[in-house]
Amino acid sequence: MKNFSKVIFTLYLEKLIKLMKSPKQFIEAAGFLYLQPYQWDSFDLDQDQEEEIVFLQEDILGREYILLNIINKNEQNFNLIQEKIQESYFNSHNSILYPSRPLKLLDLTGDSVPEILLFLNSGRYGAHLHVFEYKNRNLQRVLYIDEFKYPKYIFTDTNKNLIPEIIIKDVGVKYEYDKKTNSFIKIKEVETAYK
Ligand SMILES: [Ca+2]
Ligand SMILES: [Ca+2]
Ligand SMILES: [Ca+2]
Repeated sequence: MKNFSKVIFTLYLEKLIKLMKSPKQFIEAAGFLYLQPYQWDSFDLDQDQEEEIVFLQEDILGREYILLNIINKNEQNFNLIQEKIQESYFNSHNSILYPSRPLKLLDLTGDSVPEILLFLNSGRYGAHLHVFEYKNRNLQRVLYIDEFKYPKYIFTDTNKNLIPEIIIKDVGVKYEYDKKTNSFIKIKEVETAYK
């Protein structure tokens, strides 16, 4: 039954978006058919005074990919922006944590607008971290971390500049956003800090 409603949801997603009157209505319908609380969130990501819905969708036939979906309101109509991430399934900020928590909205650049963080597994060694930015109706991946085995990601402002760093626990590596270059810089700590 669960798989059947998943198929229905996938087949009728575009129609559902065409018919929806509000984000709340979509979430109710999607929640009834398929969507679990850990698969979606909402925020006005492009600062146009309308909340976007961000949700993750699994491949209905296998574990070939994850779809990152954003429902955006464009004047009176809702439309879907979609990004396919190959060879992925749900994981968590702590790779060994179960059940999965694959989605997190968190501002990593200090502009008060959250980035979209995805914790996805591709078969071995735990969660890869994908960081997407949604701007001007455009989704862009701004960071991808895939080099650690069973990482536990921690988001803390250790240097007190009001922007959280991405810390790989027990590894002594962190990633810090650099305003000048608008990119994330990988920093190796000499001490094995942040235990
Ligand atoms: Ca918006
Ligand atoms: Ca931001
Ligand atoms: Ca910081």
